Amino acid sequence: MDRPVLAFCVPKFAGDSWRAAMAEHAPHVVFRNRFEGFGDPALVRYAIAWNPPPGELAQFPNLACIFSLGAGVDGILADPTFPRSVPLSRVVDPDLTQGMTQYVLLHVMLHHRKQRAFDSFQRERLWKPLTAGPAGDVRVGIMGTGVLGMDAARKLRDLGYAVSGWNASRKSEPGMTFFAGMGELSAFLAETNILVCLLPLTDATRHIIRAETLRHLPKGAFFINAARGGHVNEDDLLAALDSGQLAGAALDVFETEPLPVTSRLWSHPHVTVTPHVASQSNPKTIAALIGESIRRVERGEAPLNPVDFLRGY
Ligand code: NDP
Ligand code: OXD
Repeated sequence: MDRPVLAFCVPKFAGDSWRAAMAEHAPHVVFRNRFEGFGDPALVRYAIAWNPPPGELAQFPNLACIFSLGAGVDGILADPTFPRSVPLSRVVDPDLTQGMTQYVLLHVMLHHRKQRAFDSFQRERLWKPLTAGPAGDVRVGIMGTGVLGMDAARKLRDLGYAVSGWNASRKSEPGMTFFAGMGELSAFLAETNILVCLLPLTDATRHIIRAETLRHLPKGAFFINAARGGHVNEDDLLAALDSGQLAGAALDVFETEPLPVTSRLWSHPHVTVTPHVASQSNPKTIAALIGESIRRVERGEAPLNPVDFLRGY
């Protein structure tokens, strides 16, 4: 009998570390990438995907499960021919969560503790104490306290910050305040000094950060985007930074990636740019999750962390 094939549908990337990790966690599966060729499409039972070219997944008639290489699935569901009868499993991995929490805490604290100002004073050999104020006076508002946002929220709360969350549904967690739905977005923003975006990118959240939302923040708020560039209208963001409505921003994700060299975000004095590295998928830990999902699917069960196609995340 032919062994099932796992197609690695990730543009420009051969996936050697994924091949090695999958050989350990699903040795009965044959790993193939587009450079060597996927072989007979009928033998492809599984796919690992990240921004696959439109139509690539639809060419496999016997897919049993598709695995996103990351937590977000917007780049996979953007393909209009995506086969919606096939389960799509996304990454929920403690290492990925830990990396994101580090990114969020790093930028919350760099801003709260005025570290950027001290960096510039040091360059001038200037001894100039500034006062940060207690963490409890800093209101950190997290858009999307799902797997990633909630972990960051708990750790920020434990450091003494005043934390609130905004979600589609109502959530509760000791020591935090929650808001739900578009009807409560402006109230959430009005109480936020540091806004963190950790939403999935869907039709409902595209360009949710735009002039009419930014104006509800208190003047001088700080913005951290570690979700997707599509959440932000970049012209409106730049206008808010120029006017002082926003004191600054830490941006890991952009509408166009790599961020074009012509973008004003690169050189804005109050913007910190990182190249979509807030948290990175680790093939070793994620291959173990994929191996477990393959065993579940082969027993006729659902994979780990299936995406709800109606919600889009
Ligand atoms: P989850 O699905 O666990 O959480 C999503 C959260 O967003 C939920 O709390 C959900 O609320 C909320 N949400 C979704 N839609 C809406 C809406 N329309 N209005 C209000 N709230 C909404 O996702 P993760 O935490 O695992 O990941 C979040 C995103 O982080 C990913 O989709 C990805 O884009 C990004 N990411 C970025 C990385 C990077 O390196 N920059 C790395 C990893 C992920 P509810 O539960 O009520 O539905
Ligand atoms: C993800 C990402 O969604 O890396 O996991 O952006």
